[in-house]
Parts: sequence; C-alpha cells; structure tokens
Amino acid sequence: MLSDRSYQLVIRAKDRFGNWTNTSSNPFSWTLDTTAPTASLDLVDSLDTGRSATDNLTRKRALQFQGTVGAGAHVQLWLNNLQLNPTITNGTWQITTPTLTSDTYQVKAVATDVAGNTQEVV
Ligand SMILES: [Ca+2]
Ligand SMILES: [Ca+2]
Repeated sequence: MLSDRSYQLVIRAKDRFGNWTNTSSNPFSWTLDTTAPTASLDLVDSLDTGRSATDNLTRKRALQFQGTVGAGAHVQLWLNNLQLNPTITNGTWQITTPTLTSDTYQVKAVATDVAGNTQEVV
C-alpha cells in the first residue's frame, strides 16, 4: 500500500523485440494524502452565560463559534440541520449564528481538506 507523500510516474516503452526507447515520458506527479485535517470547535466563552462560561449552556440567542482548522482545509458548522459556512483566517475559523430559538442543539464542525479527507469535531 502506498504511503502519504508525493509520487512521480515515468513511462518508458519497449517494443516486442525487447528494445527500450532511449527517452522516458515527462514525469507525472501526484500526491497521496489520506490524513484527515485537524480541527477544533468552541462556543466563544463571552457568549456562554450563567454560572459557567465553559459549560455551553447559554441564554444568548445569537452565538459565536470558533475553532482551528488545518492549513488548506475548509470547515462547515452544523447546528442540528442548519449548515453554516464560517470564515477562515490564518487557520482560525469563526462564525456568528442567526438568532436561534430555545432548544438543544447538536453542534459539529466538519473540516475537509483539499484531498477530500474529513474530520468531524463536536
Ligand atoms: Ca467555550
Ligand atoms: Ca454557561
């Protein structure tokens, strides 16, 4: 099995008498990347009201989430079935939600790198 790295493919032809061409094809390069991007997710503490600023229990209806994401990856935030597209600056993503109704929300961030590998954080 191939490991994650860059590869080069070069082709040389041989005729039916076993004579190889003197020249090879131009190298074809590709990169194998099967590693999921890193990502993190947090409700901004200043909007996490009440006894604890880190328990993710809040009375605010418009929330701000933020986190980190690996280089080159993009991230989507899901609040139940609501999909949001955060902005990413220098490996940090953030987004302010629309005004939400009182409910319990399952929040997850899904990071996808340029090779299509995904990482889900909740
Ligand atoms: Ca927090
Ligand atoms: Ca709280």
